[in-house]
Order: sequence, then C-alpha cells, then structure tokens
Amino acid sequence: MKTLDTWPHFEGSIEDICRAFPSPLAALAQGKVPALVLRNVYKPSHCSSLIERFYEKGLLYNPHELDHPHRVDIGTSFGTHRLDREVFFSHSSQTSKLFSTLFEGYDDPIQAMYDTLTQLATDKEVKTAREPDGQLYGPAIFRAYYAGLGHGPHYDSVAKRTKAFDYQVSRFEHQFSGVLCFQNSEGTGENGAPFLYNCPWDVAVQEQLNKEKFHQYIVREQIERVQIDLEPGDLYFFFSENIHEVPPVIGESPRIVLAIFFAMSLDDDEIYVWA
Ligand SMILES: O=C(O)CCC(=O)C(=O)O
Ligand SMILES: [Fe+2]
Repeated sequence: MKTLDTWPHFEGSIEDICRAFPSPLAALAQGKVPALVLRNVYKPSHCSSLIERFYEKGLLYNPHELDHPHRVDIGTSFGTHRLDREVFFSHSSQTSKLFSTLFEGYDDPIQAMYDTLTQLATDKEVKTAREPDGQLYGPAIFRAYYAGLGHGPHYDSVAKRTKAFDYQVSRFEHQFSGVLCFQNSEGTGENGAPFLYNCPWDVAVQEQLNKEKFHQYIVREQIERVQIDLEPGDLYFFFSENIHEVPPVIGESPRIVLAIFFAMSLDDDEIYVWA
C-alpha cells in the first residue's frame, strides 16, 4: 500500500521533547506530532531477563507448544473485564499483587513508564485510575503477540468508543497510549511494528472501518501515516483516538510489550493510567 509518510514522529530525551512541545500531550492530541519516542528508557537486559522469568512462571507460552496461537495478556484489560465490575476490580487487585513481586531484582518497568509520563505531563499528577471508593484499575499490561496476531485498524477511547460512562476513566477528554517494547518480532517491514494514521476517529471514518475499506480510504484521501520501530527498552506515546494498527507478527519471535492507556483533560489536574 502506498501511503504518505510526511508526518514524522519526534524522538529524543524528555528535555528535547519539552523544548519542541511545551505541552507534549496536547501536541499529540492536536495531531502536531504522531508519537513521542524515547529510546532506552528501560534496560534491554532487564527486558530479556524478565521475559525469561515470565516463561519460567508459565505466564507466557512457548510458540512451539501450541498449534493455535493466541495473544497473551499479563495484567487486567479494562476492555476485557469491565462488564462485571466486581470481577474487574478483583482481577485488578490480583494483578497489583502479581506485579508487586514480579520485577524483583530488576528495575520496575511500570514505574519507568509512569515516571516518564509524569515528566511529560508537566503540571498534572499521574496516577493509576481509580474509582471514588478507592478501587484501583490494573496499572499496566504485558501483551505478547505471537505469529499471525496483531490489531487491525482501530482507535481506543473509553469515552467515545467503549462508552463506559459508569467508570471514572470516561470523564476525561483525551485518551492516549504508551507502549514499552520488551521484545521485537523478527525481521522488518509490515511485521508487528505499529502504524499511526493522521486520522482522528469520526463517523465517516467509522463507516470505512465497518466496511473494512479503511486502507483504500486513506490512500484515496491521502492520509499520512508513520510506522514506529522500537528496540527493547524503547517507549512511545501516542494519541489513541487516531486510527492505528499493529500488522500481524511474522515468525517465531513473539512481539512483547508493556502497554498503558491514559487519559487527561486540559482543565483536570489528574491523569489516570490503566490497561
Ligand atoms: O502495541 C502497540 O504498539 C499498540 C497496541 C494497541 O493499539 C492497543 O493495544 O490498543
Ligand atoms: Fe490501540
């Protein structure tokens, strides 16, 4: 597919980013930049050691052992569990318990993501999402994409797409994602590395998504896109209300990432983070 690549991401240190974009998250939401990429935020050797630990603990499966690959989540997905509040919050609390010891002996990768986000969030307080009674959401999630697995074009918004108005996270105006690479799929090209489109969701776009005509649409409308290539330890943030996709993984090596969603409003001094 021939598409325009005239919407480059920005890559640099926190200082570089804040110099280029005084309000980095607002710049993402306004489409001034598709993604902010921070290299080597987490030690690659800790990525590989923790992945080994996940296999040892049976939290990931070896691709040779199953005929039908499926995505593996380590953590609590709001999208998967939100329909039953009780189940969702007890799953989330199990996750917090698991994460409280899972990284022992290594740097805490979730803390690394929250710390980086805090520095980009300028005047706002970054917290794990919570309800007024104090119940906490899952703070982050590991996702392993095995051969053949990815995400088709979609956007993520609790307020606009999921319409989960019975949860606090729906109160915010803008939703984002952060993804820390733990392991790449093999090779290059359209293989596990995400594409971001300069295309916020709206009704016209939804019609194209419904008809599975999104790719034709972006070529016809000359919508720009960018592919984000990450090495283990690299982190990127993007506005998840723009259409984005993860092309299916090819080959033996699953793509493994640590992912968060987060949301903010310009006039709210908190940023809520969940998975
Ligand atoms: O893994 C990524 O880079 C993006 C994942 C994504 O779009 C999602 O989980 O909704
Ligand atoms: Fe997404």
